[in-house]
Amino acid sequence: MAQDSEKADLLRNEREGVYWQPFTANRLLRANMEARTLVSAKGAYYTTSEGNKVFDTLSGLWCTPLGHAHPRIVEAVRKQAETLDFAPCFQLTHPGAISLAERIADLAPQEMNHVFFANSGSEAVDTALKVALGYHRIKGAGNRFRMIGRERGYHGVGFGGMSVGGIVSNRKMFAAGMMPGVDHLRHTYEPQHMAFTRGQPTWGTHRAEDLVRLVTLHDASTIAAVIVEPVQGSTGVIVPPVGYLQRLREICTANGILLIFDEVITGFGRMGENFGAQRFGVTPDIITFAKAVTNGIVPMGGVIVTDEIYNTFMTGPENAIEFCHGYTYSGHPMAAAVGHVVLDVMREEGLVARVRELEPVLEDAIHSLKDLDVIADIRNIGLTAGIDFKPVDGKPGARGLALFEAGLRNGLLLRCTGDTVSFGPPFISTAQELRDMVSTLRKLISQMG
Ligand code: PXG
Ligand code: PLP
Repeated sequence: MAQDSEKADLLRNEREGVYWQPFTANRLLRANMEARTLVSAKGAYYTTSEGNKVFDTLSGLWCTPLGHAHPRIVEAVRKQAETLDFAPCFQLTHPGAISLAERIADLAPQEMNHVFFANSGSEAVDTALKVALGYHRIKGAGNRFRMIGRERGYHGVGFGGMSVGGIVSNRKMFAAGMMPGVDHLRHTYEPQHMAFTRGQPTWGTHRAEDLVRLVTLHDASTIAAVIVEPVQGSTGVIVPPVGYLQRLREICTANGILLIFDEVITGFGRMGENFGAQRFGVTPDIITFAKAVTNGIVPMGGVIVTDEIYNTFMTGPENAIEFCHGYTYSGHPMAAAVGHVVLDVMREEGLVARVRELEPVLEDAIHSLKDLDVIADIRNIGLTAGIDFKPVDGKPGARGLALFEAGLRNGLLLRCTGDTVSFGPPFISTAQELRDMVSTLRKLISQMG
């Protein structure tokens, strides 16, 4: 009976598209519902409604490094729901959020000791931009209102994140809603100088000097913050050139500009360190995080700030709200409980060290595809990699789509955007699973011709 009504719902959706899906070609999806419907997940695998078991090559959407249905997470969710399922965090608090903030601060660079919770990367980014504006205003520099983002950057879909973001397709439809005073650094990706680089490219450090140009153009006294992803994830794993992030840090410091690292993807172990900040040896003023903090099981995001920033806000009358910002679900007890288990499991199972062990395995495996004619570039760092395919003449994106569809029927859930495929496998993957992932991919590419 239940199954009958489920089937009727699916048929209705196929006809009418009642569920309007995010970042999706909805009509194409509705025409391929069976293959594209995920019905269960366990460990590093999903099962589709056609019964295919597929390896989760992007850890969901970069968010489930511990894999699915982890028994300890399942138990933590159940227990928390029984104990304290929701608690307002406006003018009240609860132990789970406090202790999770402390644990996150302990993982972050030394002088970053204060955590503000949100529920997604987009909310984290908008929070970070507001922290930057508020910080300067309290300091008497309210004229510092400009934000500097970067071409090809992805900072979520809020009006702030969209404005500092640099992915054209996410911007053009909403151009009328852009925040004022935003400018962009050039991106650092120039394949003619860096194609098939393993790890960080040596070309491109000088692109950080774009910031000097923007400071000269706008004057430092008008600039609040620079926001960059240490590794650009969404646009296909663009790895920072050696010394590039260091140079951004120097320029920001010299000009009183806050540096925000958007670590929604790079945070919580993906780079083989707690944060990209540590991997690249650069301490920003603000870190945004989301995704892996709860293994994607209950949404959570947030912002980590320095003592200097927090202490600046903690001035004024003691009975006044210092930062008029926050979400109903900030510090949600369910998310906090899951966050604790995730950090427990990461520590006990040594998963960040495991990323360091798996990095060369993924690197060797993925670069072994270099001989394939259809491939234009392969890049990697931490437990991430990106492959660009040469587009089919006149049909950009066709190759990516064909590969995605072939993957679903042949054991791989692939994340294809245009003709780029991104990889961010679960930390619990075995070396063999990573090699198998790449050999399946080789087979699919050869079959595609
Ligand atoms: N900042 C960064 C650096 C991100 O990668 C966001 C902010 C926004 O997070 P939310 O939770 O609001 O989606 C992201 C999200 C992909 C992919 O395929 C990447 C993201 C989301 C979905 C897919 O690379 N990044
Ligand atoms: N819209 C309305 C009408 C609301 O009452 C609220 C919160 O109270 C919001 C939006 C914001 O929701 P959230 O706090 O979940 O971001």
